[in-house]
Order: sequence, then C-alpha cells, then structure tokens
Amino acid sequence: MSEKILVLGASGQIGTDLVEQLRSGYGNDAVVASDIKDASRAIMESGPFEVLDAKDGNRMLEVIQKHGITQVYHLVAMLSATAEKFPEKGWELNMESLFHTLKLAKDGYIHKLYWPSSIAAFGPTTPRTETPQFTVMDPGTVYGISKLSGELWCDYYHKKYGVDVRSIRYPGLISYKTEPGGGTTDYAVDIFHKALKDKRYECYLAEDTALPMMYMPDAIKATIGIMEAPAEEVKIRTSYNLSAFSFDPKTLAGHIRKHIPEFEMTYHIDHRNDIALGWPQSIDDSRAREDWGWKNDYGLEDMVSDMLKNLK
Ligand code: AKB
Repeated sequence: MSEKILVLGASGQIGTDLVEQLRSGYGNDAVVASDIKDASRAIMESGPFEVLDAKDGNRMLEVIQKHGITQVYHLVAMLSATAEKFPEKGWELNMESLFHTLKLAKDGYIHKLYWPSSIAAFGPTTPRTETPQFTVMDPGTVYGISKLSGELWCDYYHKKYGVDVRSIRYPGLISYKTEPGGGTTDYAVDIFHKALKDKRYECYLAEDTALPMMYMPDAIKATIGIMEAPAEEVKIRTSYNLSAFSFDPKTLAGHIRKHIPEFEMTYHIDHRNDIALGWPQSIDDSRAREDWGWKNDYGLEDMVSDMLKNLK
C-alpha cells in the first residue's frame, strides 16, 4: 500500500525536521504537514499543508479523508515548563489530541500512529541513572502526567483494539532549524544561539543538573525507524526508552568553549531546575536497540560541532 502521511504539529521543533525527512523519503505529495498556524515557507512550499487544530477531531477526520491519509505522526504537545503555567490547558491539549488520533485509528481511518512520550514520564523516585525501560514512574509535572497517561492509553488501544501505535520517550532534543518552546531542556538549544551572538549565556539550570539529550537527526532517524519497523519487532506499546548522551550545563559550556574560547556562562536558577531534578540523568535504551535496531549516530562532541557549523 502506498503511504499517505499526516504530520500534526509540523511547525514545531521536531515537525520541521521530520516533515523534511519524510518528504525526501516518501515524496513531497505523500506528506501532508499541518499545524494550528502556518509552518515555515520551506514546508508550506514543498508539499501539501493544512491548518488544523489537533483538539478538533472533526477537522482531523476531514483532513484525513480529503488526503486519503494512512499514517499519522502526532507531534502536538504543550511542553513541561509551559504546562506548569497552564495545567488544565496543557492536559486538555495533550490528551484530547491523542484521543482523537487513537479513536481514528481504532475506527480504521488510519492504520499506523506515532505519538511521542518523554523522559518527563519518569519522576523523582525513578532511578536517575541508566533509568530502566520498566521502573517506577511518578511524574511530578502536568506534561509528565499527560505523557505517562498517554503511554498507558496507547498500550490499551493496542491491546484492546489492535491499534498499531508506536512511541518513543524523547530525551531533550537539540536542533538548529526551529527552536523549541516551553520545555525544561530548551537551554541546550538557546545556549548555541547566544554563544554565537553574544558570547555569553545565562542558564536557568544549575551547572551540575545533568539530563539525557539527543541531536535532532538521531531523533528523526529513531522516529521514522520505529514507524518503519515490522509490527512484530515493536514489542513495547507504551513507549521505548531512547538515549544518545547526557550532559550538565557546565559540561556543555566547556564543549562550546573549545570552539568559542571567550564564551562565558552565568547562572540564574529558576523553577525549571526543580523539574529537571525530577527527571533521569541517563537512560538505558537497550530494549529499543534490541527490538527494532535503534542506534545513535551523534555523540556530544559531534553534536556541538554540527550545531555551531550550521548556526554560523
Ligand atoms: C521538555 O523539556 O519539556 C521536553 C521534553 C524532555 O520532553 N523537551
């Protein structure tokens, strides 16, 4: 069957890179980008685009039928820091949009669904280093609660209705095409922009607050990888741990200084540090590696060099 793909949240940090990659693999016309607002010119001009509020299930069905969509990549979410400011809105957006897609899959309108979870699904009593695939999960943020609940609903729809839904727990994602918004890990992108522009950065996390991170090309490779894997290889239908490298702000600043020796980092710690302290520092992703062959290409040093090269 020839695939027709809908990407929800195409203007966001992941969506921008994912649409480009999907279009280069499946053809421009086979990938419909959508968002509540217009996407970048590159996305709008290179293939079909629909304005779509992911909370509107009727409109989602209309777009799916209009384009004969077979697969959906659901990338819409209010991230951790913003959802702490607007808890009900965060919950509504994250859960309603997921339910619309799960129900459309259950009713046979699409045959495959991708929905991302996050390291935020873990919590303060989760083991923080080499966090196992199956362990204590007690998220302390609205975003994390929505991700853990979403994982369980995905598993439920898979077991009960046979929905082919696939998911990954993203670490903090670093990219240069589109900046993230409203996350706890956003500093790891912002720091590159400020290092090049001002040669200084004021960080809101403490210097030793380490988090798992990944460069966007690897995140895109994993996302498309799990969707293209044979169904029987995707044995976990909650969400897979995924890992590349971990660092704290001080370590990242040290790596940037190798390229920009005059770079200075100061600290003004805020509530996001508390969020980060409730998340893992490193992740055991052996199940993703064993089950469907996940392997990262970029280490920390490669990521830093590539970010600076592209942003320059
Ligand atoms: C956030 O910081 O909220 C996200 C995430 C780790 O899911 N980047």
